Amino acid sequence: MGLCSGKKGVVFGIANDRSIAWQITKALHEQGAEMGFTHLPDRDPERPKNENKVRKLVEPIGAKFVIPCDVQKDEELDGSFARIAQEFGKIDFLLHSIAFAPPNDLTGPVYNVSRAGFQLAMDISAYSLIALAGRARPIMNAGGSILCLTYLGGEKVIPGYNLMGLCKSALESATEYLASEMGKDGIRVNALSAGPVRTISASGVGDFKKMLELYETFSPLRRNITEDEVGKAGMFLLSSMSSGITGETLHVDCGYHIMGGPPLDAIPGKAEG
Ligand code: 0WD
Repeated sequence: MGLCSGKKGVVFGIANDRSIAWQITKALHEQGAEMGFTHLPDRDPERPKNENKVRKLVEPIGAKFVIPCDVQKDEELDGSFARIAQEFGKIDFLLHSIAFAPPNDLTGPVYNVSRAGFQLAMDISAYSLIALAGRARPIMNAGGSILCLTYLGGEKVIPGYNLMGLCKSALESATEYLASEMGKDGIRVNALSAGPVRTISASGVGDFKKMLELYETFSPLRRNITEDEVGKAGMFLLSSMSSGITGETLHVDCGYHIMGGPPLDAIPGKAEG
């Protein structure tokens, strides 16, 4: 018997085996959860690259369904939730692990962000949580859990995170308002603020290698998180083990977020202590 035995849920946002959503999926599967998956639709249906990448990962673990869903399209969201209700009836958890910003708007300074780029990034990276939560509410069991993925760049300035930082601020605020509104239905809504994990989305953010080095130097644990640690924490927040937690942004970053300055041993010539 696992922590999630008998639990059913949906994962939005697996792109490949590096995706954070895949790390969390593996941890949920190990604990007995039953899952369905959505993926970014393929531009060319004749070459279903996205679909094949996701199927290759999730079919061996008994995926109940794998469906394309562009979270920018209401009709695709409606169709996805109709299919989820048809397959599962009610669900116990939903993972939102989706973000995107146009590279030109993400890599430049915020003062240069285009109106269209801002709207697109906010739509995919923040509004989509609201769109999913509103559709999940009628088919979610009491005790259900919704989780999204955020990053410290939504709370503090992290050079290079830029426009995505504004999206994460909105995402984290949406997490709190949704938690306050859905709590009476027994539904929890939380955010997992992960330290840097080398994925496709991450490769679009500033000097990622530098960010990894920073975490190794500055974080209290003097290292980066592992994908497995994010997976386990995500499973925890989606399971009944976190039944008393809602509206929370849980930092899984080796403690980096508590630091207001570099540890002494990180400053050349300064011995610790
Ligand atoms: O260090 C990191 N990687 C961190 C990521 C640290 C802290 C937080 N996060 C967050 C990200 O901001 C995101 O919200 O975790 C979440 C997942 O990010 P990831 O696992 O790093 O990235 P990735 O594997 O790329 O998954 C994001 C996916 C997209 O993948 P690709 O590689 O195809 O861009 O979001 C999906 C897409 O699969 N996606 C969409 N899905 C549906 N509709 C859409 C869309 N319009 N746009 C992107």
